[in-house]
Amino acid sequence: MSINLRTVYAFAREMYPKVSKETIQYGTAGFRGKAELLDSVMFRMGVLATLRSRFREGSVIGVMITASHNPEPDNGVKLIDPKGEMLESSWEKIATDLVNVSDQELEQHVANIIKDNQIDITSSSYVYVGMDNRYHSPRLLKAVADGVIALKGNVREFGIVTTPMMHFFVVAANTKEAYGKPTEEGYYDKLISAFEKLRNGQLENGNYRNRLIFDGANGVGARKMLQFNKRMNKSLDVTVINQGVGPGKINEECGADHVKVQQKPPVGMPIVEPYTRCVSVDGDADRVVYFFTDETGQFRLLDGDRIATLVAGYLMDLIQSCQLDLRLGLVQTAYANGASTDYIVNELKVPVSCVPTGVKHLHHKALEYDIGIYFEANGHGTIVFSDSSKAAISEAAKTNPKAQTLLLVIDLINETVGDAISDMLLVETILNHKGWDVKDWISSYADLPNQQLKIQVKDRNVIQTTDAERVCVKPEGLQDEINQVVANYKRGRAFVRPSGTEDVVRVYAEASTREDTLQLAYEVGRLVQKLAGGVGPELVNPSNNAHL
Ligand code: 16G
Ligand code: MG
Repeated sequence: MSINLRTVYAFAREMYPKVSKETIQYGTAGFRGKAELLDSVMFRMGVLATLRSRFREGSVIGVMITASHNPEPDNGVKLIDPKGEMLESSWEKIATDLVNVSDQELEQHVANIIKDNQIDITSSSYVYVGMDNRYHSPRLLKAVADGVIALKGNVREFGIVTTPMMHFFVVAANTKEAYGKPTEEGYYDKLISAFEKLRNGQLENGNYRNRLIFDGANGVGARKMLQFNKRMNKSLDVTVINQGVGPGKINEECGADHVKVQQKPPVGMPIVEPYTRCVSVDGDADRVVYFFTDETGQFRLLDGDRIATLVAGYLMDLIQSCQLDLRLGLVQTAYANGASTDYIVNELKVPVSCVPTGVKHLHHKALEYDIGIYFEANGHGTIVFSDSSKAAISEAAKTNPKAQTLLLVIDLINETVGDAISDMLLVETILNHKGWDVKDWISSYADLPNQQLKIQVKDRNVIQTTDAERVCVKPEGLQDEINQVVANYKRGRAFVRPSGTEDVVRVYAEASTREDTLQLAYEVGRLVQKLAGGVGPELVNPSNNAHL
């Protein structure tokens, strides 16, 4: 196969010229921005994906076009590595450099990537590409596909799919279908068949009712949940709201991020009985949170920490009853509610580790355990099983029915990445097994009140952290002052970190009462403003406010 790099330049110049002069960076969520500025980025990511596939000896590389929980005008792109992980960090830099060079420099730049990485450009490459349901996604998908074609790679388009489905397809293909069939039907078949076998015809149990409201965020999760419904024969009775067919926009007043951050239900909620289980996913369905309202109408959230603890307790019981000697561990970030960590350590007696924010850090750490459970408080997470633990469970399953259950649980989980629908099916399985409703679930421990603030500063990179973002090492003196403030609050805890996705510093605080939490967040926010170059308006002191 002969490849002329001129083609890349010609395509770029004629069809995908670079319009934005602003530098953009491949971050934890890939590239994100206003959709009208992303055509050249997408084309170049198609080019990069096909180079990456050749670099990884013809393994399939995935490309997902989505801006997840961002508003409708935004879009974005993320590459998926052969085992379903996020793109390796050394290639994040290659991606950043590639999208920021001018059209004129592009041909030479691509030649340099090929040379520096010793890529055999004549070898085969395979790129899978999928998108969310934003109206600009099809145009951007074509740009990615053209990038692959410009370098004579093979591209397979999956159309509108969730992010976790794309991860599933990539892993299914690269394991030669050991993980499943790399098709939409293959995905549904694997999950639904495991779910229905686990339910085994028992649709209700104890306080558990077979009824659920599903907020699809007007995103791709809504469409796919409807597909699940068609195939599930009411083994789970799900009403899908915010389906994305009416005037509602993706993530607007709905979805997991809205529900978690605003601490209130999404728009479009039907009138339901108190304590009805409700679930919200984000725009690309890789995050999930549960919520309900109690008899006084108060909104209650069951976030990623709650899901993690529920799953950890359940898996721990199963392993113990199978008498398997497997190391189970849970991975959280600094955002995990302190009460959840205490519960895991003291009640469940499961080891916990804390890592920096971002799925790749959690996933990586979870791989160190035989069974690694990871969840961010925002609802992104999954469970990974080592090959040896799978082998041990399969062996035990020859004689032990509990181990057979565990095998079905493994099939139900999308191990490749957090998957809102798969996680939800797992939670439903566990609640049904325990005979629990949301009241039982939420009473396993009481969350500490917590508060987050965004602080505008001149340069957020002046903040540097260590110890999984829990300690701030720069600017000097800031951590000492934070420590002094925190010491005044019962069960107080606070940390600051630069955001990876927005130009702000984030402050997190928790304490034993709501008033203390607000006051602690305010005081720490003021310290950031004072010592890290704050530029925004002065924060309002909540205790002054209370007297107004
Ligand atoms: C990205 C991360 C998410 C993290 C969030 C933090 C992935 C796939 N996504 O969305 O895990 O919670 O960033 O945002 O890694 P922040 O740095 O702005 O707080
Ligand atoms: Mg998402």
